Amino acid sequence: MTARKKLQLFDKILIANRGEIALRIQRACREMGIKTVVVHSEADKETKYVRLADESVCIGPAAPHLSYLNIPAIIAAAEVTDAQAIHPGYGFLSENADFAEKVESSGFVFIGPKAETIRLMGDKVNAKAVMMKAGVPCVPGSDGALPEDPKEILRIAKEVGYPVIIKASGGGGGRGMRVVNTEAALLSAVALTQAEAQSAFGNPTVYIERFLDTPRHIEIQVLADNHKNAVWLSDRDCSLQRRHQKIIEEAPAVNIPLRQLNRIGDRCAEACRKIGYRGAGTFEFLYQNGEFFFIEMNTRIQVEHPVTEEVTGVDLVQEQIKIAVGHKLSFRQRDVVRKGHAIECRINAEDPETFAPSPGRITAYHAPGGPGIRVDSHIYNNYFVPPQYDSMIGKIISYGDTRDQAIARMLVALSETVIGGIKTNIPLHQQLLLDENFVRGDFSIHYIEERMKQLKGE
Ligand code: MV4
Repeated sequence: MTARKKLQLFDKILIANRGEIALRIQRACREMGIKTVVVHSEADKETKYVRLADESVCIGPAAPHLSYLNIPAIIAAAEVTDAQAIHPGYGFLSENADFAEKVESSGFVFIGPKAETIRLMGDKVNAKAVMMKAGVPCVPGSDGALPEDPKEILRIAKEVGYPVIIKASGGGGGRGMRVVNTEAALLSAVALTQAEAQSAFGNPTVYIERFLDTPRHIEIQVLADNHKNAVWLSDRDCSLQRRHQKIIEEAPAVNIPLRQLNRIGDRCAEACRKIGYRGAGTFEFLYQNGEFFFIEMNTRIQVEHPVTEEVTGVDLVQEQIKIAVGHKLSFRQRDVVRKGHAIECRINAEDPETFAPSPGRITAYHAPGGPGIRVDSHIYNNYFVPPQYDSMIGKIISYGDTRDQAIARMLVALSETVIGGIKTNIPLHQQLLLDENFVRGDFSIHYIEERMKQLKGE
């Protein structure tokens, strides 16, 4: 031991995920001198990132419920490898409160918020109530779950104003929603959404909001430690999506006054302090007619976290780990400086026109590079893209002093990229980045679908 004691960290972390985020977490650990255990399915056995880890444990067959969602197998892997903490990544078990609870009761640290916070935010009615109370502006609506009395439901919807959207409290991320345009259609739509919610989430609770027709999807990244400190780290525009799958994200969002962003960001950080939030998190907002409306909070690291890292210089995964150890945040809000512009293109193994998945063997690979280009991907030549998982095989992130420079650099990067043997959505990205509405920053969450309709009509 040297005279000056190094900040205590974990010795070994188990990574309960796969693909690019498993590699991303592994890189953060290696940089911090933390050993890694990667758990993997039979489908991911031969991958380079699994071999790169200090240890690896096969936890089951390819089917997610038998491996990456198999809680007893993951806990057992942590026990036999003597890991101290578990990083869940995104997707899979990352927002499963029962998993977080089981990790902690088995004597490991869950790298994320408390189980009770995950559970709270998973219930959208509760999440909204908590945020409203904490001073975060929400979409006007039913102020809680809809009552049973049909007359009351009709009264609430009339007060909110049509069109309205019915949402399942157990839903989120686009699941369990229904838009209603007229009073005549309301009660049957409520009944249908309740029935669907019961069967999909085991919870029939629904709520109502005013339907926003052309919003942008803007999110605020936060970090909070166990010592009542919380900061927000810039915003992201994630409007460019199709069927709730984001395609391009950027930071910061264009055409939103900095004063307004600062105000909403401060509200988010303050809300974190009020609710005792811990770890990395994301406040999701819809932004329409110059106003922010909170819709949901994500309690995990997100796919698009790199654009925030690029414009703030903060390594969000390392911060998650330090927070989980119990460290105080090493910087304050006034130390957070947003600089430049970053864009992320999600590279999917899919047909660029039909969006049909295109798994299979990669027979040629050349990654882009140069100034301002970052590639977060676990792929390589001769890698087999398994058909059992999400089609995202990596992300290209460009950074520039200005948005125009970030776009120009991304276009060069996409043109350099070679991924042979499978189809990818790179041609779609190239079209979008040259699209005049995208370049002007004039788009809503419906932009890709509208544009596809137009192209088909011509
Ligand atoms: C909305 C909305 C319009 N008005 N809420 C979809 C995902 C879920 N997180 C919330 N979602 C929406 N909620 C009101 N009051 C439109 C959507 C929505 C959407 C939101 C963000 C990103 C993409 C979307 C695609 C379709 C609908």
